Amino acid sequence: MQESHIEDTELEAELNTEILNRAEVIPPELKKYWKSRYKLFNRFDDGIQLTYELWFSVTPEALAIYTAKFIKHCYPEAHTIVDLFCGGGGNTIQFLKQFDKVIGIDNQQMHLDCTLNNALVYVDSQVLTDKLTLLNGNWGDDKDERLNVLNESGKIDIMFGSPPWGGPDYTSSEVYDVDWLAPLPLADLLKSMKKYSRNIVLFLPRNTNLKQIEKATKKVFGKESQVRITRLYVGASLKGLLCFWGDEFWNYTRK
Ligand code: MGP
Repeated sequence: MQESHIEDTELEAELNTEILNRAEVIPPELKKYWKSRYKLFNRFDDGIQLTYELWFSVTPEALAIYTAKFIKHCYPEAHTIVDLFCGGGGNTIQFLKQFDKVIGIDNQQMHLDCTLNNALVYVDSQVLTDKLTLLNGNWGDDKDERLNVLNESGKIDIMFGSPPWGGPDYTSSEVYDVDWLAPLPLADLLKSMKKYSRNIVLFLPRNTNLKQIEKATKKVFGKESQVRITRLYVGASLKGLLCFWGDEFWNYTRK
């Protein structure tokens, strides 16, 4: 298990050493994402940088805007949000517009560099200095001391994650099994996030097994607990499920 994790990480790192942001360097399997580049980042032409993996995993801008605004609407007092797998910064950028403090984590320096570069396309550099912390760390690895920074960063209001789904083949099976999420299966991922805040948001594949989400919810938060799930569309196309745990999200209609 450990060995295969190391192999996966090495393969990922190999695929992600290059910035692919010109039509000539986009491989055929990424062409459909290239065609949607302005949906991923409306300001793509202002210098957005993405690696191989980021092309198919970054959150489209409209969804990231909705996510950040909806979280803020549900929990207006929230000050600090952690973006666990910040990747190309799609979500991080929109969180910077809504929250006072944003901590972006990724286990690939190239991705952290992309987040910083892409955030600068959208946000003033002073805002980044004041609000953004980027952290290179392996979420799920309890021995990774780099993540200790989270314990020293004051109260964390929201833990957000748009984790790796295992590549674009996540729809090759009709139903997506929550154990296929990386770096941890859903229940373990929730447990690891709960240590920092009970208000948790995850972006999961559109074909995720809903029964398994419910089961993981009860296992981690107790029998009476519930999860709120929203389907996110770009136009008519369903892109994924935004899942919310925690009272702030459950009670939001009363505000
Ligand atoms: P997609 O399903 O590969 O493309 O990605 P498309 O064109 O919507 O699907 P098709 O089957 O209809 O052709 C859609 C969106 O899902 C991406 O823009 C990302 O926001 C999200 N996404 C895809 N993958 C593989 C991942 C992933 O591994 N992790 C995360 N967090 N998001 C992903």
